[in-house]
Amino acid sequence: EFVINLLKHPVFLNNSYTTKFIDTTPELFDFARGRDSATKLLTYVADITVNGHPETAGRAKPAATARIPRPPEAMGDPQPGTRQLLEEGGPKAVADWMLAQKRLLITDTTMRDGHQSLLATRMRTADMVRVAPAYAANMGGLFSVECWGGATFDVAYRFLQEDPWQRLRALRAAMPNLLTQMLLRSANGVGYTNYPDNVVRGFVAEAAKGVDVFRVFDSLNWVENMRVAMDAVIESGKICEGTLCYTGDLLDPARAKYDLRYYVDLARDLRDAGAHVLGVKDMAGVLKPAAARLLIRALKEEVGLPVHFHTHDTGGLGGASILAAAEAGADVVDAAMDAFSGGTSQPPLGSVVEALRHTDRDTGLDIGAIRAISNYWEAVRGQYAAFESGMQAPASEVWLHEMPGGQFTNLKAQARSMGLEERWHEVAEAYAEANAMFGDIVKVTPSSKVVGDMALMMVAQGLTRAQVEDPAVEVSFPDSVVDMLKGNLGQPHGGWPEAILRKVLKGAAPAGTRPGAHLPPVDMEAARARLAEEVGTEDEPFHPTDEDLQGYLMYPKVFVDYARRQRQYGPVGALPTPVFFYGMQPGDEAPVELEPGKVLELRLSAKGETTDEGDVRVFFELNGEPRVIRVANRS
Ligand code: BTN
Ligand code: 3PY
Ligand code: ZN
Repeated sequence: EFVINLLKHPVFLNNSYTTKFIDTTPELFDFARGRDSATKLLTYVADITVNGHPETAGRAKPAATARIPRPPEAMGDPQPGTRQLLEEGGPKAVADWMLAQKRLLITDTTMRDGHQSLLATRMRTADMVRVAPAYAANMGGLFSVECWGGATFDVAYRFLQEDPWQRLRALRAAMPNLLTQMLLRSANGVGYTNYPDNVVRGFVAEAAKGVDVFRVFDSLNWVENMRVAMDAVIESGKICEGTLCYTGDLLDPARAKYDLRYYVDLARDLRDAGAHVLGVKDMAGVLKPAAARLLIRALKEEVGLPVHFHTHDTGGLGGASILAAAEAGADVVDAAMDAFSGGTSQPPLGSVVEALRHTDRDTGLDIGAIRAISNYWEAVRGQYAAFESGMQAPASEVWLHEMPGGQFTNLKAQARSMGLEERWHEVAEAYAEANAMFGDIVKVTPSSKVVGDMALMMVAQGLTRAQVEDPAVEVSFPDSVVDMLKGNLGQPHGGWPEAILRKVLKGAAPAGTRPGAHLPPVDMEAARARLAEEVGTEDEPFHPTDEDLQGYLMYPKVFVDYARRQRQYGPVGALPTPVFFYGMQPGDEAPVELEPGKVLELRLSAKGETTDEGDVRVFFELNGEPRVIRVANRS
């Protein structure tokens, strides 16, 4: 937590000065947030400058030669795209149109899975919104842009001090011709546990104001647990991409639990539940090319829905699997812009486009436009050096552990924080053991998190699978494990193994029914009142919007902490990324865009010595006007 010590500097409190300040910078007062916001921002910058940002401390810094990201120019006005198809004809018309396309359609995942998988989800809204007009104008042939959901929702509040809903609104407005796509964890919403049905419905209804395509999956592939979310999407008029998660190896007779029949049956159930599009989510990147060919062909022949294929490049064969899927008739595939591709992310979009050029699946996308946008992303990525995972090469180890691309870097960071980083390969083995112990389950948020927790515990305590399963050995299981085996994430294919169930639950009976059927509905207005109470003060009451309420229902503590900090820091989303993470050095200048088009020039002119009281004075110029901020030196 940052503790900000706002000093109301005498110069600043002097009335004549204030008047002059207003006169010379009228734009500050064109909007209600006014001077207050500016002061809060300066205080934030002063604090980060003096004390550093806890998230980047001890991590790599951007190179001195790092480029300033400049988006490519928009070439003309956006042409009508898939978004107009949806608006004019509805989801069914889009699905029919997809089936009629000869070309392979592409979803760009850079703004969601790309940075979730490579940079621990830390990309800030401003870096996305700046390039969105170029997507609309120059990449109008994309099927969709995945830019919301998954882990981006809580990371925005938790680590970026941003409102995820504001991001969605800004991107929606900047890309009026492209479908926006999100990842929704069914009954787990964008969280890590099942929510009451009315919370899931309320969340989808709010999200549908900005999201066009919902990729809906369940962490145990339990269709029963997906219906509430799927129904809500269908009711909203948006596209429901009912999704199966791929695990195991359908060519391996030893993993017969997840064979072709299993997937085809699952896909039929998703179709019968109302899916407009069938998603195939290979979250770990374990679907090998030969299996991809077989699976996609069978799904195309036996289900009748357009198929949207998602994979990760962790093992280095993601591109091969995409090409095999394209050959077998996949309608859409996911790829990330080159600079955000490869490794635990998606395969490179530009290379997929090139690979198919002059074939009958030619995507028709403009490689020049792709390069220009990727160039922008390359510069953006350079500013997030602190969040790089250090994975230097493809790793076939993924076929041992089957960790999702979005979890890999995260679990590694968790291992590091427990002092287990140099024992990473043991963690990978323990992850595989834990999976086997749970009966070989689908591992994707949140079930993947449970397997990860178990694996870390086994390595940290030196426990083997045999010991964990031995009724004679006392084991204190992680809470998430107990919760999952109680049935709170739903039911896995084939059920939980008896022995581990008995040991973890100590004989208590697990629930076999859908958690949402028992969770009492949340009283929305009571929750809103509670939130207002928790964040508001006598001086500054808080009036939660519908969006705030949804954030609170998903993550009560995370949201309240965010809202309280927001009152202290102001709109820090307006700061350039390097300033947000590293503060400024004397002489640095930075543009601060408090409102679209209203750019203030911020300059840090000097930093004082630490006083006897332990404070540092930081001298700024804001649009040429001097401002002084004093913060406590806690470094
Ligand atoms: C996945 O696990 O399916 C991948 C994406 C989600 C990763 C999130 S990030 C924080 C949390 N910790 C984990 O190990 N997984 C989740
Ligand atoms: C998420 O749920 O965030 C995922 O990326 C799952 O793969
Ligand atoms: Zn993914």
